[in-house]
Amino acid sequence: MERWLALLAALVAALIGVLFFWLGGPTRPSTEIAQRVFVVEVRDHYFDPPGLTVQPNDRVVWVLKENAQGNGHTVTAYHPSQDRPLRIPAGARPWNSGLMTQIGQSYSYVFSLAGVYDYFCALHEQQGMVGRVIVGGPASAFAVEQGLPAAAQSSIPTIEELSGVVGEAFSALALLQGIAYLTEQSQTALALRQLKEFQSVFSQSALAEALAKQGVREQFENRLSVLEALLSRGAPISAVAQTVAHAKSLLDALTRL
Ligand SMILES: [Cu+2]
Repeated sequence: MERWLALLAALVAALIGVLFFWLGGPTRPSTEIAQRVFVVEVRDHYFDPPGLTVQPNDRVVWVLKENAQGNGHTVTAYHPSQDRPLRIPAGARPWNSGLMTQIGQSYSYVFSLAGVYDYFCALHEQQGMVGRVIVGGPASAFAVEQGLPAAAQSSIPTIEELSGVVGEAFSALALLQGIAYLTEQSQTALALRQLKEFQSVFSQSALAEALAKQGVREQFENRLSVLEALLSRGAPISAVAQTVAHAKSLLDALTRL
């Protein structure tokens, strides 16, 4: 009898241990907390923004926003495993969302290695539905002659564009979309931190200067402040989304290539 009790006690102890490990799992890594979330909208037939710059460990989420023809879209890395030339860093994990057909459906990828990542929609590559993510600092482009469809090659933002104000505006756009997305996912604290971090670097940025030249810097900063207030008091997603949309529209003049 005592043996059974001892066995039972050991079993319960083991179960509790597993439970603690399991519960402790998701909150564990401190690096994950530093991660920002950028959202690229998947539309008919382009990615918005078509290019952006992030830091290692940042997450990019592609969200399906349009699917008028019903055939869907994919987000697929240029990689030999997809019968395409290698256009992501050697050693980086390739990705393929598979067919996305439901509006609101999303696919996410965490970029860990520095470098240039090009991707395409398997259905509309020929129509130039391609995108580029630069991870880390200055990068060098791929050779132009790599057998991409002409429309695809000409739609990918150049390294120069992404390293300049256009790229900053693209990244800001994706970051703002990320804030709306995080709010939607009830991750308001993360959204707020992402916003504050952006605000702290914005004032010194070339983007701020460019917006000043357009005469909309103050308006843009006001939107960021409103957004901060909304997130701080846990305002509904509709109010957050509206403010994000307004801030995004102020970037329009810079993001039209
Ligand atoms: Cu597509």
